[in-house]
Amino acid sequence: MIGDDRGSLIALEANRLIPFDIQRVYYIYSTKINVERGFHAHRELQQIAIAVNGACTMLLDDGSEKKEIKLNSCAQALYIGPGIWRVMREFTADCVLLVMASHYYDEKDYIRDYNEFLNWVKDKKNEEVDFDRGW
Ligand code: T46
Repeated sequence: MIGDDRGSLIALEANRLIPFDIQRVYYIYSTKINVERGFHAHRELQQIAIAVNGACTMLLDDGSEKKEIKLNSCAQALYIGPGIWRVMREFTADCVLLVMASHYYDEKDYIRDYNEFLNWVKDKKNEEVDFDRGW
């Protein structure tokens, strides 16, 4: 953050502060009260989410551990890698959730069924074990 007596400025540069090439930016806003969004994971996609206005809560789940993160500052960026189930909730009426993504929109990259997600995580772990054994 670069601040002076005029206010603050944050610069997000691809492959520097953002750890990937940004292919797409989208934002979620005017979310209705008590709405929950997400309920999916991505196979490959990496993203950075920032509540540039207002606040929301992001529930992240890697298949074995769950974390709840409150996004309530435009100076706070959340990295969400592949293989993470996410649910967004508790949106304030004024929330604008800005997301920078490593790839163009591709519905094939989504896992929208929780049991399928758990099986995907298990398969990935088995692949890693096999790789470690040099198979
Ligand atoms: C994510 C969380 C944080 C597009 O056509 N292009 C896009 O770039 C996106 C993101 C969505 N869409 C379409 C797909 C659906 O028909 O817009 C509709 C709403 O998308 P979805 O229900 O996936 O929205 P969220 O809020 O549940 O999830 C979104 C992103 O899709 C997802 O990648 O990680 O925000």
